[in-house]
Amino acid sequence: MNIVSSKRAVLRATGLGLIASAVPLGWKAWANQPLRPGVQSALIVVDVQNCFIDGGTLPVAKGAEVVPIINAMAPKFANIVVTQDWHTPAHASFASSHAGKKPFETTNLSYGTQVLWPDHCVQGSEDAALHKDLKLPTAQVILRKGHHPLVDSYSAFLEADRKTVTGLGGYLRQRGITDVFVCGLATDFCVAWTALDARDLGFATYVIEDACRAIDLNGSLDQAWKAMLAKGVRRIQSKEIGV
Ligand code: VGL
Ligand code: ZN
Repeated sequence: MNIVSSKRAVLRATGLGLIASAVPLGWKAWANQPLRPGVQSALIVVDVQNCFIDGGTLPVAKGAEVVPIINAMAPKFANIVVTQDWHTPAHASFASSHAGKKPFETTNLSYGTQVLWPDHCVQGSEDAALHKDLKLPTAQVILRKGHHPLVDSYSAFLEADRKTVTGLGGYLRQRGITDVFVCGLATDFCVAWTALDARDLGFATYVIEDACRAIDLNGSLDQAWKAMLAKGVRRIQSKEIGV
């Protein structure tokens, strides 16, 4: 729990919340304190790759807009993890791998329903490279996911079979990270699945809304926010993060 919410919890528990809201100056100023990520926090920058930006194979509307926002936040974080969607050619999540299927239709794979995508983010391709303007010199780990030919992985923690782990949870835990701040592309797929799994693993989880852009397929953006908020993911804006 961060300082602001723990103090609010104390106020609630002691019945002092009403009194506090009636005292405008000190308390109000303090309640508007920015979030200050410490050494126990990590920024997870999800899939800011050419494929998800105009000119790429699965462009997310206005995807490039997140780049300067993420670059500006990066110096506020002691720990940064970057992910890359990193598929084998003819990956099972590609429509082209399934006879008669078109992108954005679904099919059943061994682990359940899978949305089928245009071929995208093939390992080693320019399309799979991080966006050239993304400047994260202090990032410590680049995690590549979706590399098993028959299993997709929106989440940076757990693949779509919901069994195979990427190792990121163990890495963060072993480094003493308790809070994760998630941003990048796309809000309703890889960002949301990463944030939901982070909550399941017990991390305090923030999604930085203005540092994300969505695909929004059949209401997926609304659904993703509902699921995230229901699990206790906190929806924040980059300007709320202080140094
Ligand atoms: C993603 C669809 C397919 C994402 C990755 O990064 O959100 N979406 N693969
Ligand atoms: Zn993918």
